[in-house]
Amino acid sequence: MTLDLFGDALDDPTDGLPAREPLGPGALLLRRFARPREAELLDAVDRVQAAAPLRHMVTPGGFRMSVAMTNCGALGWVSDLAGYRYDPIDPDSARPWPAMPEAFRRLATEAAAAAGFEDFEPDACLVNRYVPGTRLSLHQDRNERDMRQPIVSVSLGIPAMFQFGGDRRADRPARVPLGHGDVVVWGGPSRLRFHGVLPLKEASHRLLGESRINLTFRKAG
Ligand code: MD6
Ligand code: FE
Repeated sequence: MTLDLFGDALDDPTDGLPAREPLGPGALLLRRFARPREAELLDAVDRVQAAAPLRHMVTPGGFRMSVAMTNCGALGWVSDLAGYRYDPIDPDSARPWPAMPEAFRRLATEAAAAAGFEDFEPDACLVNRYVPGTRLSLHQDRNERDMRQPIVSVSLGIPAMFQFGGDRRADRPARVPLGHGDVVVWGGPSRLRFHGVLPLKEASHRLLGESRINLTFRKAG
C-alpha cells in the first residue's frame, strides 16, 4: 500500500482527484460518491448475481462480449443476434429479473439529484463485470424511451479508463480514469455521446479482487 502526504491510502490512481468534475454539458463525475455505501452495494450485487448469474451476451453481429452482464429491476438490457433491447424477462431463466435492491435505487436517485436531475426513477440496472483485459467498445446508449432522463453509472473495484467521445463515432474520445466508488451522471446535451472502456489493466482491489463492477441505471421504459 502507498500513502500520500496525509497518510491516506492511495490504492487507486483516482484517490487524490477532485470530488466533482464536469465532463461536459449535463455530464458530471462524482468521485468516491458511492464509497460510504460500498458494503451494502456489494451485498446487493451478490444477491442479484445469485438470482441472475453473470453471462457473456452476443452482439447482433455475432461477437461474444468480453464484459459479463446481468440485470436487476423491472427491465433488463439484453443483446443477442436479433439486436439490443430491454426485456422484463431474463432469457437464461425465463423469469423476471431480480428486483432492484433499495440500496441501488437510493444511490442512483441521490446521485442524479446531486447532478441536478431531480426525481430520477430508474427501472433498469445493468450490472457489468470486468476483469483485466476486458473492454467495451465505443457505443451510444439509445435504447431507452425518454432521452430527457439521465444515466447514472457507478464504478466499484479496480480502476478503468473510460472513453468519453462526441456525438459522432469519429470524434476523438477524452480519457477519464474511473476508480472505486466513482459515479458518473450523464444526461441532457451529453446523453447520446459515444463512450467505451479501454482494456482494464492488471490490478487488485481489497474488496473485489481482480475485478471491476459497473452499475448503470436507466429509466428505460
Ligand atoms: C462502464 N458504462 O463504465 C460502461 N453508458 O463499464 C457505460 O457504457 C455507460 O458508464 C452510459 C452512461 C454511462 C456509462
Ligand atoms: Fe453505455
